[in-house]
Amino acid sequence: MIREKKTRKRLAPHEAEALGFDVKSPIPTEVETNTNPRYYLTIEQHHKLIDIRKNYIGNTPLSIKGTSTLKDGQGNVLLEWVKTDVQEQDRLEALRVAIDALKEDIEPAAPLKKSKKKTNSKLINQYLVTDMHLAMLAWGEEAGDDYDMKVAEDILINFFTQGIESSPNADEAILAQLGDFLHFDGLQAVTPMNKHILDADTRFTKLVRTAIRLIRSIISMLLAKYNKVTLIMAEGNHDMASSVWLREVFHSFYAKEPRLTVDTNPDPYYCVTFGKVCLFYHHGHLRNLSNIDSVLVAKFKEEFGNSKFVFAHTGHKHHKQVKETNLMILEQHRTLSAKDSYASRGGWISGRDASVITYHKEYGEVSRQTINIDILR
Ligand SMILES: [Mn+2]
Repeated sequence: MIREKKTRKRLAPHEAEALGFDVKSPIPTEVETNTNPRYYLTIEQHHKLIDIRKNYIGNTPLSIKGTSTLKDGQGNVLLEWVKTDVQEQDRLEALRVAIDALKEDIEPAAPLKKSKKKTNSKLINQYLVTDMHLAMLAWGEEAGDDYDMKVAEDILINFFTQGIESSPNADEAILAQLGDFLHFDGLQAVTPMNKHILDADTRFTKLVRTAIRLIRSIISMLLAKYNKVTLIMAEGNHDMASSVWLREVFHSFYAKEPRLTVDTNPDPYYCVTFGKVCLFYHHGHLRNLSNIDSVLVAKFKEEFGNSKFVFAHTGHKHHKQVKETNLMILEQHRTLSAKDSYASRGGWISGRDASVITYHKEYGEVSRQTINIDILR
């Protein structure tokens, strides 16, 4: 008698079931480490297991994107492929559920009081912060500057303290956070699209809490000086999904605050108008300075048409670039964050600053405070 060759494999419950085994319960001593029980598999079962694992990440099945079929001349199906979308659908769906749950539990904050100082209703101050990469980790000896979540938090609070103090007493303010506020977008510290492993400071929950605490503190600071504040939380390529909950959470949290407007537009192009001034924002991951102007005009025809002074602001590249086209002035901004080893080793080096730009309802840009990193640390 020829004994059939078998392989020994650890199987998750769904795998054991699909291969026709009576599902064993996990070994009690190994429950802690989440190790699955072992089974003896025939060659056929082993091949089937490989196919099963293609459609799962861990114990989570992939969502099905569609099917392709091969038919013969009579229309009989010869072959069928099931196409699955590994990441985005599942992740966005999970986040949407989390957001809905959060919204139900968030007790909106009570309205805040503004200081009695007189403000100029013709002016708006734009605080532009981009590419903060919270939870990015940089080692000074290797990349030039030390950077972690605490360093980032201090820099940002100092920027707002300084900016609020030195900018004109405008009636309104815009907090334009242009994306990549979070360095990574889920439980794993990887880039959302390409899964490149990132140098990360710490745990995702800690990152989420820090991000929420920081924005809340900044909003309180701004509402103490300004009569009206607009919050833009732009999508970046590092925080595509998290920017969704950043917008939605703050929108819910400040539902009873009549002096704060949160832009919840899911399209990553944003627009604010003020008198004859039209301000556009986009992270820069999808469109850059070479052609973003026509995209913005096409998306915001009315706002553009009713304005005399038009400015578009982007980030993403971490270095400064200004360009004027027939339609508007485009500006790509620097960041206050440090370089990580990837940027340093790749030779992408730029200065670090952020600015508060003041616009006048009738004259466009009238002043700006540029705050260099050396003032803030
Ligand atoms: Mn970016």
